Amino acid sequence: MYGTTTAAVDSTFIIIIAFGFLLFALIIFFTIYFAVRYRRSRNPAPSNIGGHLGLELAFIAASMVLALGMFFYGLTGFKFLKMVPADSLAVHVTARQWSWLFTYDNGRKSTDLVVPQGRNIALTMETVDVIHGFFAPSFRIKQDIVPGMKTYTWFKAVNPGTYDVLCSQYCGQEHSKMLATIYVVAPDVFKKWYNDEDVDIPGLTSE
Ligand SMILES: [Cu+2]
Repeated sequence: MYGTTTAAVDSTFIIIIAFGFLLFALIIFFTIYFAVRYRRSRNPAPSNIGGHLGLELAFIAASMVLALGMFFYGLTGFKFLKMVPADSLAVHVTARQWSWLFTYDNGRKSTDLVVPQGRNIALTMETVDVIHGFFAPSFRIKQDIVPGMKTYTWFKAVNPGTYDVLCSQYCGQEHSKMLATIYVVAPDVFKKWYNDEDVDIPGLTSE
């Protein structure tokens, strides 16, 4: 449907912004129109304007369509973010004061997240202490990690590169240092790294 979580969030965001601009333009237009149309020189005596059922119903209907339209796009995008694709590569995320630990199915562990380009990545997340939040702005994903619960999120990185991970819940003194990097690499590079073979991923030092 959207392909990536980034596309799901961005298209919803753009549609809601567009609705906002539309309403803004209408409000400004009618403010100016009425100020000119009913100016004092043209209407020296105030007139009593009564209700207009048809106009009122039309206004209610139009507002409802706009609000429901925004809700519809929000819900569609949200559902997409919550539906982890079945073919995803699973990574377990452990949040703790104040660092991240990523554990792969073969037991490989890393304090940075290394993923293959173009593959769906499913994250199941747990905390060993307080509430943290997994936030990867480039992929538009943000999910709280709550004690006693397993939460999840997913993403797909289309382009190779490095992307930031931040903790989005204030979790104590060194909350602001609770950072990690997502290394998006070519699938063959990932395979080697995953199997602990000798491979160079520029910038990746932590293990
Ligand atoms: Cu935290």
